[in-house]
Amino acid sequence: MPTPQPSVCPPPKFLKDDGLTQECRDLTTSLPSEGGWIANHLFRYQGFWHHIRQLQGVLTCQSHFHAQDSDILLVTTPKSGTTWLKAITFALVNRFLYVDDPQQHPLLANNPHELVPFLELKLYVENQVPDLTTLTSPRLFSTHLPSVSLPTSVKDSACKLVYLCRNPKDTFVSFWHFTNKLRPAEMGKSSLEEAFDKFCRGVSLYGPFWDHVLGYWKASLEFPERVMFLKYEEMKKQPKVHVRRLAEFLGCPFSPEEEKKGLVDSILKLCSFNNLSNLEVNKNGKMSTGEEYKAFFRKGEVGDSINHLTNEMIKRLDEITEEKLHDSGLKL
Ligand code: PAP
Repeated sequence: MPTPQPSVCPPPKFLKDDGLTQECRDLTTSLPSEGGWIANHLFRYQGFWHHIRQLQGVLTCQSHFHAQDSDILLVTTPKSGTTWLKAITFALVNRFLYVDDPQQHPLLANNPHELVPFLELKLYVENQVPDLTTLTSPRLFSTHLPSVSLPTSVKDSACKLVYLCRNPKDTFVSFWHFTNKLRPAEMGKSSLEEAFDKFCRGVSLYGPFWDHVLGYWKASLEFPERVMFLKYEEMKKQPKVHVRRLAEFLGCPFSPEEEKKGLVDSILKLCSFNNLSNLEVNKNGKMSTGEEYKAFFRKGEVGDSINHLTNEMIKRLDEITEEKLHDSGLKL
């Protein structure tokens, strides 16, 4: 009788390196690389760290994405509130859907990541080149790309970019929890200390965190009509103020009638952590790549990092942030 083989789970899709172009494989041989927290290897491309499948998406997107002037691009570093920003912007731009039939709103049956797809992680993943010309205007996309890596058509067009950032301590803790949910069981959990050290050295997906934030902070100062800079903490504190600002920036301010009807509140309620995280689709649904939607909803609070980081860790991150941002005018 043959000896039974131990059952080995196939690696998750994002860890496989099939479907890569020769260009991508060749490029990685010349890029600096380091061990990652989820993927075995991260590669530094244009100053920022990517796992290999993500890198393929970045290259394909850079070569093939053609921005239109009316496009809206939502930009974040991972775990800065991407899901929330996607929901709010989708609801804002499509608010006629709310008025027509609130019970049929797409956000009630679809995860925000399906309604506002990532360029390099979804649309251009695995060297695929989608036809996006048939989408209705304004097209809503998202990306974690740093500003230096945006496709040239984004820089050359008049499309609008909304950047949402979050304080690095909560971002790191959220990211650490998330990556542990994504890691295959046989890899075990990543140690908080090791992941923290890498994050501080800039070695995290789309890191260094501070360079990512600063790239868009400077762009928002230079091109305020094209790049809006938002902070998660401020949105949590004064959501109505920032949703109104966002509507104005996107050229669709709330009318006095909409204000009277309480539409700002309705949108915020629809997109709240409580509402989204309790929807059937977000409790039990999965991405086509297998990640569960519920992984995108943990606590949704400001300051949770204090429950996970030691005083020394907090001091170290605060010092790095101070040093990196000191002459930028940005406080996180
Ligand atoms: P992504 O960049 O991988 O898409 P992203 O949505 O930025 O993930 O990060 C998830 C974080 O946003 C989680 O934070 P936490 O780990 O500190 O809890 C998640 O809980 C939070 N989040 C998700 N939806 C909302 C929401 N509607 N309102 C506020 N925070 C939210």
